[in-house]
Amino acid sequence: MADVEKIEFDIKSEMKKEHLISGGTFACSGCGAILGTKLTLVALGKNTMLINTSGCMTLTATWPFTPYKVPWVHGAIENGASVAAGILMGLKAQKKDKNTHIVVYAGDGATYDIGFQALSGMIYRKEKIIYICYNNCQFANTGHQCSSATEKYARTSTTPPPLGNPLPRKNMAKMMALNGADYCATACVSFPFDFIKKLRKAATMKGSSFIDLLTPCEPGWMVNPWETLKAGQLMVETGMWPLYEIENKKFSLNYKPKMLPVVKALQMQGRFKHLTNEQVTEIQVTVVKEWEMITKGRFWEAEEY
Ligand SMILES: Cc1ncc(C[n+]2csc(CCOP(=O)(O)OP(=O)(O)O)c2C)c(N)n1
Repeated sequence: MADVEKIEFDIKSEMKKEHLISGGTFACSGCGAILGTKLTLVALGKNTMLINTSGCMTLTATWPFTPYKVPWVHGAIENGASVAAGILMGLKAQKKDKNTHIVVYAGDGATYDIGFQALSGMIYRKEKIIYICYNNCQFANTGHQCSSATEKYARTSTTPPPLGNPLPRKNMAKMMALNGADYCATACVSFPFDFIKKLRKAATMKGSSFIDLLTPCEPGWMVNPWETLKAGQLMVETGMWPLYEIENKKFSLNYKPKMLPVVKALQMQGRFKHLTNEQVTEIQVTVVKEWEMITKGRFWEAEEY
């Protein structure tokens, strides 16, 4: 197991802390992404500046209202990483950068697709910024379109049944590690302590960190609002979303899933309801192959489904 496990976490003292986001935002019930924001603020505390790119999370703070008790900026969808770099430069000029966590919290559309260039530049320059992709596997806010984080065969409004998305997803954590990030990790809101520990580890890095956080989306995944965390849990326990970290290109696994059949995760999500038995089998075979690679120390060669 990776050394992220060594980071102590005392739930009782965490619960006593002030919440840095108030309840009653415009997020949907059961939204994984808003829970991810809450956990981020639990992990990093009040000396945090949040940059959200256009998407579901920017609707949570609509002028003159804000649920955040930390400074918050709405960046454009394509430039969250550049806005963060500008803030870091300003703080450096004022010699205030040492105690402040600058966090980009951006959707997968903003990260994998439209803001890819700004993110790649930020990591290339080794800016001390934590970039979290809240990954609901689609451009949710504009009507659930396909992104390059969407899984193969998933239904979105631009990849309707019978086929669904014809392409496998990108692996951004792997790509950003090769791009030069000090620390990259995958996480899921259904495993909150793992995510909090990873954020605290990211905060100790000299350069850039990238965390790909799986955040189930009630309307987009077509699950009941009370079942979003279960949906995330099954994505992990079936092996469809491995939890790992890459520190200076060194890969380590953080959680050994139960390896339940992938159909358990697929059947509870409406976006996979149209899948044929052959498509389910293809996903299962790819997931098994990916895990074979991971467990044989050949993570870098594994294919995505
Ligand atoms: C350059 C640009 N293209 C398109 C849009 C329209 N737009 C606003 S929010 C959004 C969806 C963003 O998707 P994602 O980053 O995945 O976040 P989510 O909606 O899932 O929270 C899009 C396409 C935009 N604001 N700017």
